[in-house]
Amino acid sequence: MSAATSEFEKTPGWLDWDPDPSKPSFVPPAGAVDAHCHVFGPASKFPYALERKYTPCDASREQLVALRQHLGFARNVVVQATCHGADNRALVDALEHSDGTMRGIAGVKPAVTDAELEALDTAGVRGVRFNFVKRLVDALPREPLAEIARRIAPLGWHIVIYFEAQELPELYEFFASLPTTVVVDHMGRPDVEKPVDGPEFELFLRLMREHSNFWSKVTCPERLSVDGPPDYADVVPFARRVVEEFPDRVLWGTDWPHPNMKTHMPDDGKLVDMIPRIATTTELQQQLLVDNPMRLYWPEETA
Ligand code: 0GY
Repeated sequence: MSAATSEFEKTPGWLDWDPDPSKPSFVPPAGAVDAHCHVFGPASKFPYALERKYTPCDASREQLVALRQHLGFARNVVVQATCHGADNRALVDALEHSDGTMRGIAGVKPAVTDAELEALDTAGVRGVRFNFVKRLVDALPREPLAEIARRIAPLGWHIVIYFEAQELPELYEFFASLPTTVVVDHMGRPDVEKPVDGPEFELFLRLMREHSNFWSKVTCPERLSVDGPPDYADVVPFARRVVEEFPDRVLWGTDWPHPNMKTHMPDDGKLVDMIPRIATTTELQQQLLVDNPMRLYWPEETA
């Protein structure tokens, strides 16, 4: 779409999120956290950013809470998506109405002030997201990102990075130089038609292995799979490998409301039912869904 479009009509071809997901058979452990989801708008109240590359369907904080209750989760980490740019009002509104059950990852520009960062912190923001996916953002030079990283470090915040596997060789050294905890979205978007033991995914595993400040979200089978729903079987070996090698540095999330899905819209209940296939013991499930996200986002509540 044209960035100048001022109407908030959904991008053509974009699917609506499923208003009636199935009830999962898998029951998450008490206190489970959906650590990757978004709120969008509503545009009438929180307009989408001018520089956005797509216009999503509205997906409100109230609808997110209804979903989490339906799925059996207790908390959310709401991640700023590119359609809201560095305007964090919808995110902050969700955090401030959450009674402490939501934390946030913000989008910020290099010009952000210390007072703005502190206000975000008070609202429940615990990190910023750097997006390197070319279809989603205009590329930013690295030095401003490194500067943001230096400025958020004293707040105890972390950085969430989103990139695609083929970009990792070029980005590897920059990522490795980041001074904070770094959380990688969607396992660095592997090409699941390539072998799980092949050189491309091995580079991502090496990043995790050699840099203990790196975490991974084992999320988004619906984006990565070629096999498709409902089993997303080709994604399971990748997610399972990451969970088993780094059990104390993995997070799980729905990715609701699934922006930019054009071929199918996942059933969130079925996504929850995948969890025991990627975290195959109750101990791994407890780490993935409760212990790890609590340590990262609610450290004040953990011993
Ligand atoms: C996701 C994935 C996508 C979109 C964004 O910020 C975003 O716009 O993250 C995508 O299109 O792959 O994690 O929501």
